[in-house]
Amino acid sequence: MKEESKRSIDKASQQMIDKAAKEKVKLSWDRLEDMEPQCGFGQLGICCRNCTMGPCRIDPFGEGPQKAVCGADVDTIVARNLLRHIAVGAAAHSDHGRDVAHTLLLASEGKAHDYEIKDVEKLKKIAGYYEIKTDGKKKEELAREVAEASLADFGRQEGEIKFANRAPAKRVELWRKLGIMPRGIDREIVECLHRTHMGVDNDYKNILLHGLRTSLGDGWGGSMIATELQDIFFATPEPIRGKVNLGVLKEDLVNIVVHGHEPILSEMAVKASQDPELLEMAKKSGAKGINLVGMCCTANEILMRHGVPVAGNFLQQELAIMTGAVEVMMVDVQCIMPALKDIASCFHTQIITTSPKAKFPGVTHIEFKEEKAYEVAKSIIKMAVDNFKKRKKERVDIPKEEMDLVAGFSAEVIHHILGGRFRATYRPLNDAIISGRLRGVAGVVGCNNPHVKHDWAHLELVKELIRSDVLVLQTGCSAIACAKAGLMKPEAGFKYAGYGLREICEAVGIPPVLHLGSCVDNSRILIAATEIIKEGGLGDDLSCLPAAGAAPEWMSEKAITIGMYFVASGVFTVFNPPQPILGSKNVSDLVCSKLKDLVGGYFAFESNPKKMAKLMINHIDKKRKELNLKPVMYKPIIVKT
Ligand code: BF8
Repeated sequence: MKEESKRSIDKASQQMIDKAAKEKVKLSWDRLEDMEPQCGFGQLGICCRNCTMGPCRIDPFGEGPQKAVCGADVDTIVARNLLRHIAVGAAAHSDHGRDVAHTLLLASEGKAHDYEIKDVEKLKKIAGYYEIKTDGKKKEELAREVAEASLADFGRQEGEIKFANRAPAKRVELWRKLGIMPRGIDREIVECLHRTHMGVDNDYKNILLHGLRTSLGDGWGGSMIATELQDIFFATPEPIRGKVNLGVLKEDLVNIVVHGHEPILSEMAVKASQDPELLEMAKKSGAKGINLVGMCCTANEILMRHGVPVAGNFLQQELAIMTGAVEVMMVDVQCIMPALKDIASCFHTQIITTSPKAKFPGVTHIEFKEEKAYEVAKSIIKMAVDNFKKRKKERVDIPKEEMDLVAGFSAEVIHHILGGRFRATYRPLNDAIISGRLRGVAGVVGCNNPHVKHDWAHLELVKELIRSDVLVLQTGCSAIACAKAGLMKPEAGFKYAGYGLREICEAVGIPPVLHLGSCVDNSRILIAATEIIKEGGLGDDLSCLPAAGAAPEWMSEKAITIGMYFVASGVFTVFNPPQPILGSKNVSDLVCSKLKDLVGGYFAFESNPKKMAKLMINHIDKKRKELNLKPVMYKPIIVKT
């Protein structure tokens, strides 16, 4: 097998991996090979660097040291390391949410003129959750109060974060009983750091319970605030067509890739890319126009609301530059490889950082300011236009692959799609599950990771689920993987879905795999699951649902936190690769089994996507049985490939 097809199943990516090999440009896969064998202590989670009596590591074979210098055992070390990962993931999502809330506040005070409040209906709904009266208030006044209320949730010292109360009553009661109802978003993250300082918490169960609380502060807090406030600003997504894969880059256009996470920046870039003055300049430079495309989660944000093309997912960020056709890659925060600078130096591509939180040495930094957002975005696009002249035509090689998709499935829009515009309801979805036409629902999310063949696990898993009549909800880089393979076209139902799911896709006109957005939009999955419970007939708690989650190619600490809040919300969740906890039998047993008795949800680690699907389907079937539902109507179909 040629190297490029071992690394990715995506043809466009294979072409660029091949080009990189020929031009001796190192990619993440090469750096992984250089790094092997990777540190076994790190993989098992059994090394501790939390104080300078160490670093300490426990001998996994039981022959060498079993206690750190301070006396911490392997359970404490593994649990503390896991808690720190959860804290970082929660911090990343939540800081994103804080930035959106801050921008909403500035906009409401007239200090961020370039933003407007597009979804007043959602603004009022969110005001309701914060118990803010809406009568007779101007939208700016209401926006200020909502922004202040959500910012208060970050710094709250006592009580409960507001959105956590949106979960079904039984779940809220359980969280209270277990003492894991998040108090304030920042407070829980800070407490993770305190507890893992030398000589504080060394009861692995106690440590992990706080991990669950912190993750809930992300899923039902920081991430949910990010999603809801972004909808207020930029509109709640509705179904929209788009295109995906490296073929969206165009030879005759100025290509700008927006990479990172926060739509506060990318929304302005979308607007600026249509500026008549810049379009005129682009023509003068010999280009036919300006082509703004997205990468990773910020791509998902602007795809969901504007249908902006998506160049690729996490492992394609280097490959986009390898096309030789990218004038500027503008980045903000999260999942941006430091390697981009090295690859860009082989081409004319300019990397431009915009966040004070994420600078790269030697890379042009143009700081993004909410108060002059459009001006900053315009200046970056202008740099791209100027850079077009420096493109070397003979080095341009753009893969032709681009796939159509439909995105834009917010939890709200699912109401309307299923129930019609005038009778918005989840009833048809619940009825389909109850009657056995649909087996259940799965959330398949998360990253790419060079340890797993690029996109392979996502696709194999999702195909297996939909052929078994499981409706799949997706976010993040996983969504991009399946979109590239055509699973998000409405006609994908005919080709890949089981008979029951196919009937629903046909009747409603949806693909069998629904794109719900970026990684902070995993909060949309929580809301959709809550709506199903509210609709009735499928139990009184999220843990009753015939539903499961998976992150088949995860790499980021954010994925751990997402997995934790899925589990803490009662959802069985499968991960590949395993979390770095296998060095402690006690922690692994707790995470992969005993959590079930506490919160209903728990993890499994499985690398074979077919087995992963089996685990999820078995869980879904078990839940169907517990609910006394009818057997599923159809046997899984044999898929034509
Ligand atoms: O936040 S799926 S690689 S881009 S971490 Fe990163 Fe993972 Fe992609 Fe979106 Ni989420």
